[in-house]
Amino acid sequence: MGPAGVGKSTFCASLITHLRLNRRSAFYVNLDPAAEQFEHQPDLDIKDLISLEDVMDELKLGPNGGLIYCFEFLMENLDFLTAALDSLTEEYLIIFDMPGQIELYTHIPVLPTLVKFLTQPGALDIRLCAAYLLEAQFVMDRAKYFAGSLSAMSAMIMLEVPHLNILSKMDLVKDQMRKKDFKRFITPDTTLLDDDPTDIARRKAGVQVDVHSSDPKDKDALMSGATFKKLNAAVAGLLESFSMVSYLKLDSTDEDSVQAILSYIDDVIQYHEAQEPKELPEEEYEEE
Ligand SMILES: Nc1nc2c(ncn2[C@@H]2O[C@H](COP(=O)(O)OP(=O)(O)OP(=O)(O)O)[C@@H](O)[C@H]2O)c(=O)[nH]1
Ligand SMILES: [Mg+2]
Repeated sequence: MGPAGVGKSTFCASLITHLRLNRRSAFYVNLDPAAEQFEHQPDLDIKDLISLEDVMDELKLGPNGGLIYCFEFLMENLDFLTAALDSLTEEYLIIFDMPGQIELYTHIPVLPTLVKFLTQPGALDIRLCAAYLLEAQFVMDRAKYFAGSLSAMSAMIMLEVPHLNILSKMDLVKDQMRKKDFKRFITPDTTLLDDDPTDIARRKAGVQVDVHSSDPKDKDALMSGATFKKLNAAVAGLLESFSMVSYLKLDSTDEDSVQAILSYIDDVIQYHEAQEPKELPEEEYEEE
């Protein structure tokens, strides 16, 4: 999961490639009704149930309204998932690739319904691990970083399943920031606001920003950025007080990095504990 363009589908593709190389079974479910191109063809595609293009044409909806309609339609036709997933054994890692419309994670309650359906004991009974991606480049802009972290926390609270937050596209920041400096962004807290580059630039330009006395309705406060700064400080304070969000790092182009994230996922879903003990082929017995 995660906002548009953060690298969700690329991560799914790298994960599947990695699983196949390690002789593990993957089942790829595409739940993005607008996705057209895939590195690995999905084993199940929401477009076979409903396509965003048809919905937009026939119901005269825009892309976001159309997406919500598609998910509501999926909720009414959950057999579509059961029919495909019910027969999969514990060996499979089922990978759900989600759309990037942020309202899906924060505004409407379809995903909690989907999660309950997938995890229901006695029915599909899938052990889920949510993976929420944000772009590592967001750390360059504190407002984006905190807003993104807030959306991650919102998804965590809404879904109520084990959850990993991941900073993707690490290869793009590696050369721009020292490891030590990046470490501070692993857990969002208010100290990160102290050296906000946009703020430092503003101070250099001689603009004074007084967060404490700023009235959001005061035009001068608004134009000097004080209102915005106050909002960021409030969001950062909220994240710090909930203390729920911290990040793993991902570079989808690096197999070791993909393996590291997979190990976390395996732990969360207790993948190895769930495997049937495999019998050794007979020749190997004899050799021993
Ligand atoms: N450098 C770099 N680029 C990446 C990485 N992951 C994804 N990208 C690029 O980012 C762009 C978006 O990637 P997608 O995987 O399509 O992102 P998405 O989150 O599935 O996007 P939507 O489904 O449209 O929301 C593509 O051009 C990818 O090549 C990464 O780890 N490193
Ligand atoms: Mg995608």
